Amino acid sequence: MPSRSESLFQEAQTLLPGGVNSPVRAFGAVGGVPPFIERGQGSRIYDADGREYIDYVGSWGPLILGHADPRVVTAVQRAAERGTSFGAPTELESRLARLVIDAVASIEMLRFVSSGTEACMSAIRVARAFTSRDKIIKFEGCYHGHADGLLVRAGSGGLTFGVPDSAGVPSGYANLTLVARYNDVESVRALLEANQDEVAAIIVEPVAANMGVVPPAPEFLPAVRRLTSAHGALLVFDEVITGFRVAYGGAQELYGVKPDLTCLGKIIGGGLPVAAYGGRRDIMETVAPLGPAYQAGTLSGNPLAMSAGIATLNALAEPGVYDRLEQAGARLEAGLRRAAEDSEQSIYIARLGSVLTAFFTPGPVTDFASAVASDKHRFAAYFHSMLEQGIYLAPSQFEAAFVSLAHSSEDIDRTIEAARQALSRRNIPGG
Ligand code: KE4
Repeated sequence: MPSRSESLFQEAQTLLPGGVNSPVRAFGAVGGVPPFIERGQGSRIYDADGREYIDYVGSWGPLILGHADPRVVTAVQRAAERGTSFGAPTELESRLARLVIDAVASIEMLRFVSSGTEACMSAIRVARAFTSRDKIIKFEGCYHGHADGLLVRAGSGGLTFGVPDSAGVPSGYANLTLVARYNDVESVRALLEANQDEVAAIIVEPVAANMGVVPPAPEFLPAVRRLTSAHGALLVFDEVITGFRVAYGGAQELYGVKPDLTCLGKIIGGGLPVAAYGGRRDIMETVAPLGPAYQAGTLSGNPLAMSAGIATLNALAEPGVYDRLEQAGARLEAGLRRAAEDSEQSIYIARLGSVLTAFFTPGPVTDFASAVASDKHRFAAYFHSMLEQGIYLAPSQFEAAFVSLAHSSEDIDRTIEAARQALSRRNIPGG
């Protein structure tokens, strides 16, 4: 008798490509049938067959408060009772903009959009308009959404499926995207010098998380900042994951490096579709209707999404929040490390606050090449054992696990016990 998720997956595959609305959800990298989720509450999600999981995907980052947080649910309910969308200015947009601008020092003005892809695509367009230059530099293994010019040697789904580039991206677009190596300053310098006065911007995840978590080497971000300034290129921080995740002011607060533009998403929508790009006022004044760089969106600044974002950021502004996230992340990391050592599995764990990846490789993992050296088969065996034990991880070695404020110490200790089983030689013989 097929499970309910199996039946639902069967039907979905007749309606949606791969049965999903985003490729990584199809479990292509780990095999098996993805559980169809019916509801979430706190650190838990529940599937169509009534199974309960401790969730470390958190909708890929937005749910830092946990599922169905009452502050968010109430805010969205109240907004919905007043109407779901107007396509006209509302005070809510200024309220959320003010919270973001007060939190992120480099942002003087911003524009809300509905996805991280839109935010990064728009930031690149504005950088090109502001500098009147065409080329951009990105890093191998970093993912900035699926806009044509950015889907080049991307991370996340592009990496998970071993399709570093995508079909349908004209070479004319891809040729304007130069690719450097993460944590390799010389590769950046070489590209800038070989393309003098042609590079509009460098876009980077200040903490890479789409090849798994790869923190920046100490000198990396300051050096890229100096190089972009010296070459008249803009520095764009893609903080769609790290924004309000690694610190209230994002990775730029943590590392003390000020970009010219920042892309945000995920957490600022509290689980509803919100993203943003913003930065120096002189640059953002290039954006229509003020300036010549066009960008628009029917549901940009949607009142329900704004309300969810305001409730979320207000909760994150409470004292002690990031200490709690750090303590929870550290507890999980220490437990996984002990479990790996006890089972003599070679695993390299990278963590920053409440976001971490366990790479199935001795490591260290410092860039794309060392990340893809991970053993995907051992990861898949680990993933399925954890899933069977009620622990829901990202279905790819090249993604991150997210701990939320709703994860209790008991949740984390249970996760570590499950990992002890999942990492045992019975489950993963070689390693
Ligand atoms: P969206 O268009 O998916 O909202 O955001 C694109 C994006 C931009 N920048 C960074 C650093 C991102 O991580 C993302 C999206 N992240 C992936 C997971 N690594 C979303 C999950 C998915 O594609 O289903």
